[in-house]
Amino acid sequence: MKNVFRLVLCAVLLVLFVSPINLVFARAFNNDFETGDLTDWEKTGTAFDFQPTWGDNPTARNRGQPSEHQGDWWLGLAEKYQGPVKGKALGQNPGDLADGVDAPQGTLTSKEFTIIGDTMNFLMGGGNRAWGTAEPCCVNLVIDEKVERTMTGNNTETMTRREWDVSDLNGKLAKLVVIDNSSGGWGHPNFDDVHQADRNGNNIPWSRVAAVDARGKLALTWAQMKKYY
Ligand SMILES: [Ca+2]
Ligand SMILES: [Ca+2]
Repeated sequence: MKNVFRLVLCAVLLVLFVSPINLVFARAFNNDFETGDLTDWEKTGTAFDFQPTWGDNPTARNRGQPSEHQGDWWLGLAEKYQGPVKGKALGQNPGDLADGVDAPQGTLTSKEFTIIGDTMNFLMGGGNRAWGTAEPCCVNLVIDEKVERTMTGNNTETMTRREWDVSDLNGKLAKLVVIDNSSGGWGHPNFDDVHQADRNGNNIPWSRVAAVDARGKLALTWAQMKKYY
């Protein structure tokens, strides 16, 4: 039994020392969709089938509402253009609208993360259809299946930086859910580049959040081990 314990202890120590090294090199969280895909997020429905979208696609069709996205990739649910490589291979053209534009519906849920910041900020655009109304299009911060914060766009494709005070949620395990529950006019959200920030408004690297998440998992494993040995 003691040998088994030593083996488990070695495994835990290995995780403890190797994880931080991995966290430095690996992308901690696909918070801005710059992977060009939906890594770290899980979709339902069809609204996210051709997401994320690439470049300022509204401007590519002279919409007059620039996306103001971060990097190259963002969630623009009325858009159907996945860039000069993937999009072109799929027969998409710059400026293309999603099939049925506002018709598709669905949800996109992030992996869970620990809240360690005082605020969260992100780019938000699209329809102004609030959570709690019949056909919401929004992003929600969910803890224990309860919606703690919610945000919509302002009926424009142009995204602006929005913020939540999350100081009272510190230490909680949360997830983000992007929701498109509408097929009507302005029935889509736009979303990109989410961060946690400290009390001075400085964004916290997601690698630091991931390190806290890993320590939480380790503490849980340790507590379970102690029960058996
Ligand atoms: Ca982005
Ligand atoms: Ca929709």
